[in-house]
Amino acid sequence: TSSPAHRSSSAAGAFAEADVPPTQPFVIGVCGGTASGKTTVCDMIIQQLHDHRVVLVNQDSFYRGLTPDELLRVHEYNFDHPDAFDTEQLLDCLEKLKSGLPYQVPIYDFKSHQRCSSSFRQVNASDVIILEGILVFHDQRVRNLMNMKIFVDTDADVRLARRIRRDTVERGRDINSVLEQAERFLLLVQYAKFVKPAFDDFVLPSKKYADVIIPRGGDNHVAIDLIVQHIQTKLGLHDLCKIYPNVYVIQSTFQI
Ligand code: UZR
Ligand code: MG
Repeated sequence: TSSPAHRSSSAAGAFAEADVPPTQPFVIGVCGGTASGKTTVCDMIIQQLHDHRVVLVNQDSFYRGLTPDELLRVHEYNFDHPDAFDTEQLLDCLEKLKSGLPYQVPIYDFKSHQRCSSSFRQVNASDVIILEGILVFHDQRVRNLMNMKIFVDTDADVRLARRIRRDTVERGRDINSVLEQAERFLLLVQYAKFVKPAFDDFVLPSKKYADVIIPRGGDNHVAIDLIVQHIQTKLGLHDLCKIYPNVYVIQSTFQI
């Protein structure tokens, strides 16, 4: 018979078990300074890879919740330092996903600086895993799990302007209030005190690990097209032996 299901299993069965090449998800790291356009780049890649199962993991999800003492002095807390993240847990997550297992990713709340104690985001294994964050190239063990490393490179002044807008206007508050002016001032202080020094000390030096550097972030459609083409080529090589039997792609060569 030539039912799709039948063809699917016979195509898979064409390989003796030992011949099946080891397929693992394709892991992409997307790094860059705050408000560089990392999320936009990831969204564009995900959109263009709609034929594949893609999951996005944010490094932000692995922020450690602040202790009561740290919360009292939250303005002295450095959220841009590598120690602010639970990198061991991030590693555990990536290793599980890479070996085809699901993972319960913590949910971090930026307002309370705490992790949600009662729920997780269940992430299932996929063909492509994208890990996005300001410091995803910092730890060598995390880097070693990546098949492709992308650095989103956007001018610091553009990033600062976006960051302030994101932290104020986009939250729908009254930007003209005195309170808002004060808040904006605090954001600038925080940027000068923590965000910029950490960018210079930890984020920028990790740019050298990138395979691809995207200038202008999400505005750079040519770079994103090229990246997506590369990923598709890599995935295409394994079309017949994806990790999930239920998503075998039946190629025309196998149609009778
Ligand atoms: P992106 N951040 C917060 O503002 N609050 C938190 O509780 C945790 C993190 C910020 C952090 C960093 N800096 O610059 C930014 N501070 O989130 C990283 N201060 O996120 O890459 O989306 O800009
Ligand atoms: Mg982001």
